[in-house]
Amino acid sequence: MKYLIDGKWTDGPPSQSVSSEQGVVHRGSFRRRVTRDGSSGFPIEPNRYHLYVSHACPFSQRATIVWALTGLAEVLDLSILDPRWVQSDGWVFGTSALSTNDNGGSGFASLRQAYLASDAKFTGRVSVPVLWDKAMRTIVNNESLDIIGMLNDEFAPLGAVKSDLYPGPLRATIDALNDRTNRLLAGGVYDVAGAESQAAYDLATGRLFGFLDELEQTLGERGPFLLGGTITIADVLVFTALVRFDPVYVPLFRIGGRRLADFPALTAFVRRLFEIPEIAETVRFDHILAHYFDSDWSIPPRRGIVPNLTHMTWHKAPRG
Ligand SMILES: N[C@@H](CCC(=O)N[C@@H](CS)C(=O)NCC(=O)O)C(=O)O
Repeated sequence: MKYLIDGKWTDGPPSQSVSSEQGVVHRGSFRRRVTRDGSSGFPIEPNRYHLYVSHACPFSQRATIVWALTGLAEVLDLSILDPRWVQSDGWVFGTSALSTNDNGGSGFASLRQAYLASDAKFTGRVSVPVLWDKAMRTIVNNESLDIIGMLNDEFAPLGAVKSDLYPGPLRATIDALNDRTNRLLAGGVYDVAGAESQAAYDLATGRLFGFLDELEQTLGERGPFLLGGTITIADVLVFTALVRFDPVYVPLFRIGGRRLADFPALTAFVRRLFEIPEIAETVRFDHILAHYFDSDWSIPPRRGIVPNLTHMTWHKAPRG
């Protein structure tokens, strides 16, 4: 994939400020905050900020779910990027009927332009989601966990729905689970996809499925949501990865051995969240399939690495 290096659209990894493809979900480079009291220089105001998202991207979907559940549509508008990431320009607007134009008021043709408007010498990935300040014409933040925290906390007075997806007493538990979801599930699927040896593949799939087993057990014991009776951002993170599991990660990221469908409690959990209309509207398989199966990037081929068949029990059943 291409990156910006000193403001130039370039092949290959940028400086070490951007973490590796494997093991970690890279952290956004802009980490500023909108605040209710304006002390950060970014005061909360209706229609001042804008979200750039792709419906294909699980990290963007974290933001669109929280945006929808808190009722922010009237005060924080969206631009939807074209799901097909292109080598020549990265994330772009308006190249198919699936995307919008730049609704942030800058007339950008690609997301790269928003990064360069914020920092002409920017080095790093041009990623979604992005929280943009229309007044200062700069990116406030491009890290989904920060963005959903701000939408829930700082934008709350502007929201049409009074909901709290990140309740104070549960924060430490939510943060700990989110950290593991990021590493073991959202990032974990990339570890499997990128494994270059059988040992690395076995380790990565073992970790990934170990985490899913744990979530499966938690839901069985606690439910209906991961932390009990109310939906939180911890559910949002897990949901956005799981909706892509069987349609994308299994076939394309070559996750062998088990599918989401093999986890009954997790499958019921995904269905439960999907039954919430505001969440269902954010699940756009037209965007998801176009992005993963028809973009200018792909998972490199990998000969000789095979799935673990331990869980495929039918061929072990006694005959007759
Ligand atoms: N840390 C980021 C990760 C976002 C991310 O990886 N977005 C992907 C799309 S799903 C992206 O835009 N990738 C483009 C690139 O890495 O060049 C977050 O959680 O917001």
